[in-house]
Amino acid sequence: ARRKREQSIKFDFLDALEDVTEENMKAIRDLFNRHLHCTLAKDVTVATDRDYYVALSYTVRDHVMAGWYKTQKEYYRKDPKRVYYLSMEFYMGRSLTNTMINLGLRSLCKKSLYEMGLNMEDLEEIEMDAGLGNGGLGRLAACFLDSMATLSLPAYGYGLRYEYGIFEQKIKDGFQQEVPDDWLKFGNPWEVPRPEYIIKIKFGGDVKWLDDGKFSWEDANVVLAVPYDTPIPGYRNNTVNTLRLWCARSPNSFDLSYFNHGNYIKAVLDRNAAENITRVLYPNDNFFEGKELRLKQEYFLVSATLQDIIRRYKHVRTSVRTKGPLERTSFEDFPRKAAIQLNDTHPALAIPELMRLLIDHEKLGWDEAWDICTRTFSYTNHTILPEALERWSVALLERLLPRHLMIIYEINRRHLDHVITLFPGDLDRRTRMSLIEHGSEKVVNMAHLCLVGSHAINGVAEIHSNILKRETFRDWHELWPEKFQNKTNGITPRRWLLQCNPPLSNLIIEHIGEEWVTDLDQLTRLEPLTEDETFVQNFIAAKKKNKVRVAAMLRRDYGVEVNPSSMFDIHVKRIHEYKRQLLNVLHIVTLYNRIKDNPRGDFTARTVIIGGKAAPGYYNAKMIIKLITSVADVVNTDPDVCGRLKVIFLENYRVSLAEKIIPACDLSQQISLAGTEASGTGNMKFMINGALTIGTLDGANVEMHERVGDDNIYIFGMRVNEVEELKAAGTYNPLDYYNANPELRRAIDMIHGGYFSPDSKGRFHDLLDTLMKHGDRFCLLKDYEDYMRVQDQLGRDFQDSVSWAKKCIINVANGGFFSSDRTIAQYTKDIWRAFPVLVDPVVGEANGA
Ligand code: IMP
Ligand code: B1N
Repeated sequence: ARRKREQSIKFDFLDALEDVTEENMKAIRDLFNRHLHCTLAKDVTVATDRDYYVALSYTVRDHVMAGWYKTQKEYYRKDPKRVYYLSMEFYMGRSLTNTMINLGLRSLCKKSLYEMGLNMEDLEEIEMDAGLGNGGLGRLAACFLDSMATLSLPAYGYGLRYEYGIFEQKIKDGFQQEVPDDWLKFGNPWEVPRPEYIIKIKFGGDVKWLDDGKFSWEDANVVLAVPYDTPIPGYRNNTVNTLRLWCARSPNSFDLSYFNHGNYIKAVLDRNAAENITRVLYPNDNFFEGKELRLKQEYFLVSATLQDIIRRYKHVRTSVRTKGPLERTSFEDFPRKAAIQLNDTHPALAIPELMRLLIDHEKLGWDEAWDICTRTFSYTNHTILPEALERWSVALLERLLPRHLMIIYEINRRHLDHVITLFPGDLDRRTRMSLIEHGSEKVVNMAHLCLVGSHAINGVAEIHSNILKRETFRDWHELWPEKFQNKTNGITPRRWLLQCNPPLSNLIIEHIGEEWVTDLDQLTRLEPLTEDETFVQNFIAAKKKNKVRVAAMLRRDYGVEVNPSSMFDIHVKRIHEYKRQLLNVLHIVTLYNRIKDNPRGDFTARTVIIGGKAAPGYYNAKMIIKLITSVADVVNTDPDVCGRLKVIFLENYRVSLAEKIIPACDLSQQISLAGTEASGTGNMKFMINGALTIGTLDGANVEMHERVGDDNIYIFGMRVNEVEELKAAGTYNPLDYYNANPELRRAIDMIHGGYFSPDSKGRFHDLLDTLMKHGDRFCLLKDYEDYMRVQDQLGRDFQDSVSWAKKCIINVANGGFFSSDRTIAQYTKDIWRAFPVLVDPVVGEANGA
């Protein structure tokens, strides 16, 4: 059987998985040509590569349509419990390749285009990333959509259709520059507008107390929410789910006052004010800014989504033969028909919004409405950094959402009454657990709102969930221990192995078949192959192939030359002080100094690649970028270094670039201070693509370490309890470490003295002051020595390429746990209590009937 499979791999591994026949190829070619002529109005004499990309996308899209429609009809017919994933971010990246793979069409398309003289891989590169996210939180939402569809769950993603996604990063004179991401400029073949489902959203106005004791929200401004749907195909299972993104549109009577004054032109121009709501993604990662426009975005998402969910709940029509819609009028069943997952607190206003809709519109009583809410909502916390926790100003809420503020106060009143009956006289606890906090201004603690309003709350890795219970939400855990859960994050193996790493996927499929694509634990079957010399050599060759590809890309796009035999040491993620890119820089400068001191010394050649975006308003993060590019300029041009150390700042790191870089990595840097990175998901992507990790015992690194053991991961630094003790003692003095370690002192002194910034010697003083004068919040100086020790060890280990490769294979083999399929299966069973709905294959024409 093995022989047979090997022979069947001709073009690439997908051939073995897909139904490539002459007849199917002809159908693809016909559809492609029809789109080129009829949709794009071009022929081959004038068509550009972009036209070919668009024609191919429409061809593939046609193949999704029948299954999409069929899946949605099946959901109406079976009327199962639906899962709603609410998120301000869906970091989807590109869709074409993934859609072809999940539909089983990629080989077919590749060959069909090849016969027309087109290289499909070049066309795939034309697609813009859908960059509707900042980093891990948004990409997690995208991986979850893929897994929910692959597990045949009746699930929906709900988010915002930002006209501008995460900015494009340009590096100019070593500094980050932000360029608007005009991702829709050439149109988006993956979205379908659904103006027939427009929803009205209200802002401002006043609350009136009616005669019957009810409340009414009046004189508000109205903004329209237009849904745009994107299909989310499961992996070869006929399911096609929906990602529904809302776009803000002004009604014809946006601000009545202008009409009253008869200023028609101004009335038209002012439509922008409403339409600005979905103009741009806030580019902060792990940071709360508290801007009015962001609050409007959050409410806009929540209100449109809940109205849509209620519409769908009410509209049950079990058979096409039934005449007209059959309305559900009782809300009793709502929690049995809908599970709503809040992706952090960003959509927390969903809780008072559902209360408002149930009480003011559906005329339910408070207790009944509250019971429905808590049984419907669940909340995932993604960070414990205090500066990231949402605290919205009461004054702002009062102005924008007066009715919601009233409801929040009433939720709080009842909640605090409950707390005080359980802990009579404990007024401190009552204050700590209030939804309203009184500081320099009154604010609503949105995490507290989610904690009272949900039946389940989870962290995103074991260590993080434990910190939530022990520290961040300690009082809440005492009150409701049964609400607290852990759901360790995961990544989709379709995009992050099958699709992004053909050399390795190919090798794996040759040996253990393809079941791992939907059952990643199967990868454990690779572990015995560490004893198979040919396999190990083929594994090394696959890695080399990926490195050579990246080297060619770096040459082409950045004009830099790297040695594909050097260790690719990669640190890519958002630039943030807690992620400690500066610690990496201190290591680089130390390596550089050692080479300078001993130019003939025997050093492991390294290519250090650092990439990531800094929030535009985050001064220190931007200075870290400038420092990296400055160090790179010195190191890369110093003749003494002689190719043994190369430093590259990778411009505009994003999903599509991650897919290229990660498969080429030897060493993955995951070096946040223990207790600060809730989970991390990049760490998992590197692991299953055969890189070794240097990391702290933080986030999901802890669980990676548990699975591969001490010998196959490089752990260093303080453990979380040591960090807690150090902080509690209040005795940490970074200067002690500076004084005690000559290599550390030298590196810092060089940066301080302007060695890397001769044009502006004091450029990095502020940055270094955060370490030396302002307490080194993330303990870089404390962890430096252990980091160096482990870096030195792994540098030596890399010399033995076979033993290194075996460790990498052990990482791949034990990465199965980190599939988002596992994560989603756990959410489904422990939180959502939902069940799959299997969809039969579409029969007949691909495009229809
Ligand atoms: P939604 O779930 O209501 O947003 O609708 C999604 C898809 O299901 C749309 O393509 C509708 O045409 C289809 N659909 C809506 N109502 C029904 C129904 O009662 N039975 C079958 N399909 C429906
Ligand atoms: O969420 C990821 C985790 O793997 C990461 O460790 C975590 O840092 C990330 C405010 C955030 N937490 N909080 C955010 C993003 C945008 C924003 O405006 C906070 N991102 C994370 C997935 O669990």
